[in-house]
Formats: sequence, C-alpha cells, structure tokens
Amino acid sequence: MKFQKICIIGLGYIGLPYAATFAARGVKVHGVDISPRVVESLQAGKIHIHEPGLQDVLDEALRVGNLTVTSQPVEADAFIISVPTPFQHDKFGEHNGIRFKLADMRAVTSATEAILPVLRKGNLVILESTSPPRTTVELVAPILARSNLQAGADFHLCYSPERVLPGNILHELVYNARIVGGITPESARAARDLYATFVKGEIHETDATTAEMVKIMENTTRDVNIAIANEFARLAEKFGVDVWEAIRLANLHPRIDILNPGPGVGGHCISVDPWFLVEAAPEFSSLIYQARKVNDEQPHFVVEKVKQAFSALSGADGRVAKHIETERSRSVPASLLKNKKIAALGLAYKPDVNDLRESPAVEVIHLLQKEGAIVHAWEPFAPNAKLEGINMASDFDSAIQDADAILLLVSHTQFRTLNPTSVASKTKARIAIDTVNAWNRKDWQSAGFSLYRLGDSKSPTSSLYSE
Ligand code: SAJ
Repeated sequence: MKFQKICIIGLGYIGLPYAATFAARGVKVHGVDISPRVVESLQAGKIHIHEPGLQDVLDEALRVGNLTVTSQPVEADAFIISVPTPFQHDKFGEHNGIRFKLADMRAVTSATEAILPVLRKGNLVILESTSPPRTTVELVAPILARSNLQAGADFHLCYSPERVLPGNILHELVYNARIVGGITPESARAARDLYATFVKGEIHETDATTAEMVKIMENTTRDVNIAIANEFARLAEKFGVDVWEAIRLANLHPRIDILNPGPGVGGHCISVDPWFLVEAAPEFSSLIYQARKVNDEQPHFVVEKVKQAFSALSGADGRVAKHIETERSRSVPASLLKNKKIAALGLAYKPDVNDLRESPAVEVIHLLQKEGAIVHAWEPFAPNAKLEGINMASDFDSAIQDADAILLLVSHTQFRTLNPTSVASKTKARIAIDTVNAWNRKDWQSAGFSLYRLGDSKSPTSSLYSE
C-alpha cells in the first residue's frame, strides 16, 4: 500500500516525534491536537516538549513543507491515534478486597470519533496508544463502524504499540523492532508498509490483541523488576547492607540483571499500564498488583530515609527498616521533620526529561510536607512548572541556600556531576540524601556532608564502606 498523506491524532511525546519523522522523510503529514497551546506552538515552529533532537526534525519537516497542524482531522490515506491513556484519578475498581485503578479511555474514544467524518474506503487506521487488551476490537472498531464502513473489509485497522524510550525517542522509533497487529492479516501488512517508510528495525506482523498484550507485558515486566529492586533496597536497609553494592555483585551472574531501586516508578507508562491487566483480570494479576503496590509505596520509604538522616543528627540509630518498626510502635516523634528545611532536587519522573507526570518525586515532597517539613523544589528541566502545594525554587542556589538537608530525587546529569565542595559553599545544609545512587560518598563526605543513600543503612562515617 502507498501512503501520500497521513493524519496523526495527538501530538504529545509520541505523536509529535512520529509526525515530524514521517514528514521529514517525505510523507505529507497532518497533525491534530485538541490543545490550542500545542497547535499554536507547532504552527509557530516550536516544540512544546523536551526531547533531544526533536526541534531539528520538526524544523526539517516544516522546511520541506510536509507538516500542517490544526485541531481537526482531514482526509488522509492513514490515521494514527497516539493520545494518552491515563488512569482515572477519582474512580477505582474492586475485586476480592483488591482495589485497583481504572483506565481512562476517553481520549482514545474521542480521537476515534474525530476520524469518523473523514474516514474513507481503503484507509488504514492505527491505534498506538497503550491500551487494555481488546481495545482495538471492542472499543475502536465499533466506533468506526458508525461510518457504515466495515473494519477489515472496507478499511484496515491495526494496533501498533509505541515502544520508544523518552529521552531517546528519535533513535528508538527508527531502530526498535516494530509490532503491527491487524484485525486481519491484510491490515497488518498495510501497517507494515506505512512504518517501513522510516523504520529500520524488524517489523513483525501479528493480530491486534496480541500486539496490545505485548506492549503491556513489556511495561509490566519492567514494573515488577523495579519492584523487586525496591524491595531489595528495603531488605538491605534492614540487614545493614548497601543494596547498590549487592546489586552490582549479583549482576555479575550471567543470567541476573537486577534494575535500580529509587524513589518509586513514575511517568505515564510503567506506573499506569500494569493496572490495565489488573483491571481486566484481577483474578490472574496478583503479582502484578503487588508490584504496583510496592512501587507506589516507595515514596514513603524515602521519607523514612529522610527521617533517618535527621534522627542520626540527634544521635539515634538509624536504619530505615528499624525506623519503620519504631514508628509503628510510635516511639519516633511525629515531629521529627517539623520545620526542617529540605531542598528537593528533581521533580521529573526520571533523569534528563521534563515530564512530571506521575512523578514519585512529587509524591515524596507532598509526604515530607505532611510531616511538617518545609520543602523547596528545583527542577532544571521544568523551572516554571506550577504544581499545587509545591514551592518551586527559582534556581538551584536559592533551593539549597537555607536548607537543612539536600534530597536528591532524580539522577539528572547536572545533579550527578555536582561538585560537592561548591555545593557546600552555597548552603548551610550538611546532610545529603541520595535516593538514586548518583553521588560519590567519599567526595561528599570530604566536602563536609553526611551522605545517606537509599538502600544503604551503613553509617555515613563507617569505615566499612567499600568505596
Ligand atoms: N526506574 C527505576 N529503576 C530502574 C529503571 C527505571 O526506578 O532501574 C523508574 C524511572 O525512574 C521512572 C520509571 O521507572 O520513574 C519508568 O522509567 P523507564 O525509563 O523504565 O521507562 P519509561 O516509562 O520512560 O518508558 C517505558 C519504556 N518501556 C520499557 O522499557 C519496557 C519504553 O520503551 C516505552 O515505550 C514507554 O515506557 C511507554 O511509552 O510505554
């Protein structure tokens, strides 16, 4: 099948890189977004998200005149739907005492409905948004049937998951293997033809529901693997072990690859998609559910770590696991963090991106504030972000200046490479808490800090350290 013109609905982290890439490779692209801000920004030639290299590809797409952007779909040979599928924030499902989050499919529904007036015989429609299994056949196909055209007979219909990693999208969308799941084999073949415009990775054809399942299985596997790393961090704290060292050593085994613990799992993919399986089949998803719970609880563990650092100042012993126990027995004063000034470094959901969605760092800050701490947050990738209930510092120096402790929540390159001596000269804080294993203990200690690390309950001055 040949494609002269395609229409991409949803110009966010996925849709925009695709639109720009297709257009830069010679396909006429019409991009659609419901946000006037996004449409205006792109019409003015400016990207509205942070993604390395994306502005250059957009510049090229606009230079060759292949990209138009408005708020309404137009007739095209193919339509790609790449809109968000978050979970509902105010509604939960329940099954045998398990409470689970529910997918919010409103954006997929309205994007599909928006295609109806311009859908023609012979078109190809592809859903790329991560969606619960059977969405293509049970949600998208029935909506498109209102056009009086039949999916699979009059037009092609596919599910093809985006699998690109934010921060490396432009490379991965070209070189990753691609899964195209058709509601008929002919649909899958049509989607293969479309992606072959620029995809250099292998393109695998399958059915639509398998393709949906593949995508959720990938992100769920990562979530479960991060959960076990986070659980190992808690166990290491309990046993007086440095989890980072233990993971490094375990990973020397040829078949072991443990991921990194951290303040929790964020973003709009891994912290969301596993819920689609729990919602669809809670009776078969107990491990997946438990992993979600472990990762969602991780910000609480960070707060215990911060308490540990402050209580060590007052002479108390300080393993986090021990703290959890003592807190349960109510012997740790609830006011331990009251009026403590904390500089929180990083609000993004992961390093070197400006995406704050479902960020565990934001949750950590809210929890610290609940404990009475005064938190100033600094996010270099989104310095003007406005988040309810969070005090954003205007720059790094003002975030740390009056702080009692510096809390590292995201391993942005510019935080990893901070010079501790220079930091020490700009703040009165002498407690540093690293939740992502970014800072070298010796260097920070030589600069006068007591450095605490998540998953490492050894005293910051212990000679047992292997570094
Ligand atoms: N994280 C850890 N420890 C780790 C790795 C990650 O705590 O060892 C945390 C991160 O800090 C972040 C979260 O997990 O908060 C998710 O980050 P990520 O880099 O694992 O993944 P995403 O959400 O940016 O992108 C994922 C990718 N999926 C997989 O790697 C299986 C990407 O390929 C998908 O395209 C993307 O989800 C998506 O859009 O679904």
